[in-house]
Amino acid sequence: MNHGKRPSGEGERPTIMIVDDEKINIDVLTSLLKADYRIIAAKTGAQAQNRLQKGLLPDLILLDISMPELDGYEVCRQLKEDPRSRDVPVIFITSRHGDDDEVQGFEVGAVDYIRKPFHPLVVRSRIKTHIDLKRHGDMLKQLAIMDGLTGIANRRRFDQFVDYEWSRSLRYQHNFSLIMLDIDYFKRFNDCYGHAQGDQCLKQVAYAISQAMPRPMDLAARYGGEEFACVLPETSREGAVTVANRVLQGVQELRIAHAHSNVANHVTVSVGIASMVPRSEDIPTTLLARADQALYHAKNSGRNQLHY
Ligand code: GH3
Ligand code: MG
Ligand code: MG
Ligand code: MG
Repeated sequence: MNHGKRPSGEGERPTIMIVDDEKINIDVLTSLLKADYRIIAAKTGAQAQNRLQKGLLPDLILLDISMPELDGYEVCRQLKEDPRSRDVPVIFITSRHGDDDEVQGFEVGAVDYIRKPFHPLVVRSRIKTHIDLKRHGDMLKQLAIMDGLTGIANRRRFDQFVDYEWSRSLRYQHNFSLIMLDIDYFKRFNDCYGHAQGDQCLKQVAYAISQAMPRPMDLAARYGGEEFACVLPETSREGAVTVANRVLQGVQELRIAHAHSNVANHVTVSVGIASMVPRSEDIPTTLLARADQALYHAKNSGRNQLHY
């Protein structure tokens, strides 16, 4: 008996959206694919757009070209313009056999073009290939912005995020806060406990930092070596101080033994906070420099504390 649990693997099945104005085509493709994929069907371009705009993003879209009102090319063009749906691979599946039609299909952003009548196994193979490629690409993108040791954002992601949020804060004249953290006496920690323990410590500190930042719009990043950053868009100095205090406390509560620290018998961090409403003459580096300056003060005032 099924007690409300999904069959195993159900949640992992990729989703395919089939867009076709003829029910028979949707039915044929659905019966061909439903064993391996979750199927969403749309009978018009507008219906497809509506679902995509609601954030119901499939892993792949099978798109008819000839449809009344919005044709497939236009649907594809529009969804490639929207950053939210841009990355969803589109395969045209159509009875248009002209080379020009096919070229146009690729020009509007499709990854493949299948002519009807099609061989079912060929369609299945092409779909699988494109879904695998997409997954692979997504994984590489994810790895490119993730710090390999700690799993939080890396410096590249930090830079992108700061630039993006900086322009938003400038445009809307919002507060923008940045917290820089540096582990105290970490060289001694490595010297005393070894590099592997040092790496473990970095992982735990990264975790504690993430835990101290529950808002989804904030970003925790490994800035370099044993330095971390918290990027807090739309956050005042007071808000940033609250987060920084949670981080300081969170790291202390890890109780990672550090016999050679001058400030405690466990690992601590020093924290620098900078907060500003960007002006057009400023650049993000201004904020970073201020946070760095504050961090420098925290270090010089005895470590294991915050400064702003
Ligand atoms: P302070 O309290 O002034 O910050 O002193 P500190 O010893 O923490 O600062 P310093 O910058 O002199 O040393 C940083 C150390 O961080 C040196 C380096 O070996 C270590 N480190 C940087 N990246 C890694 C890493 O990925 N793994 C490990 N285990 N150690 C790292
Ligand atoms: Mg049609
Ligand atoms: Mg350092
Ligand atoms: Mg340090």
